[in-house]
Amino acid sequence: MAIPDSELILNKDGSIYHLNLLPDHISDTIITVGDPDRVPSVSQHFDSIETVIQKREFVTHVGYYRGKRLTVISTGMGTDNIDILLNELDALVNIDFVTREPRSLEERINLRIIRVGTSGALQADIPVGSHLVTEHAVGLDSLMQFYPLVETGLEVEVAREIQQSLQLDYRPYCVRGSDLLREQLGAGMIAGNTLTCPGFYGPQGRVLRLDLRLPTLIQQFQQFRHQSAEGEFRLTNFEMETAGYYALGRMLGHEVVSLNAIVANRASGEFATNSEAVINDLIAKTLARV
Ligand code: R1P
Ligand code: URA
Repeated sequence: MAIPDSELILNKDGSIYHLNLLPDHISDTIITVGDPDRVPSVSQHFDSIETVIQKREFVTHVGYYRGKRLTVISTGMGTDNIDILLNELDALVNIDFVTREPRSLEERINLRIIRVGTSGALQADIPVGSHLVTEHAVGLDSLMQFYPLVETGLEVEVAREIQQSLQLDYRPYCVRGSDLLREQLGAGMIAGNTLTCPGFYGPQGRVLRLDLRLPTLIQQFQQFRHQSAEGEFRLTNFEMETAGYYALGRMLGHEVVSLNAIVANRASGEFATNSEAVINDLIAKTLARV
């Protein structure tokens, strides 16, 4: 059945509603960054740039890096934007825009999506300036209240215990990312479990002028441990998108990995004086490995 105009929204030129992209703009490997100004920091390494497109916070450059076609897109902040990003990227490759019908299983395309973003460390042994690859992502945001995500036993246990420890009214979600991409792109990086927060201040325990409902939030994050046959699980860092990527990537069948430039450490209270260099090093490392 054709997907109605109000659900699969196409612009007059046939591009998808928010990303403003046509199916031709999508390479099988996509690098994503939060900050629109970071897109040129990636594409400056390209041999050539064939397309530049912008709508809202979604800036896209398509080009070639060492002969390989790559698409780099900025997402803005938060998992609400990741809902738009993943659904529209998937539509671009897995829905026929003429018939407005999903492609058959045999025709389905699996994308490789690589988030290169900044993040704050929770633990003292994860220094500012380091690079961290996310193994499990835990979402404190509400995105997965709206999708029937299937989680493993371990993921559900971890999420339930985090719910209890933070005295939340809802259960967070927990998703392990692609082992393949983690091994390929995260070699030599710290492997960690990333908490995705629905905000930068209160949800990350930052107090400026507002008190927190749970004043010990940061300590709860830092001290959380889950023991299982797979070993000890602890939360290493937080940011605002990774769990949305991992959950929707699993549901849509795309390989996703989140690479984090650690720019803050909440145990020591430091913020990187060279945060641009830390993220630029991560960009260069990522490109060399794609
Ligand atoms: C907050 O400063 C932003 O930085 C992190 C967070 O996830 C949030 O988007 O990621 P990016 O640097 O990729 O935007
Ligand atoms: N991004 C976040 O979301 N939090 C931090 O502490 C640093 C970067």
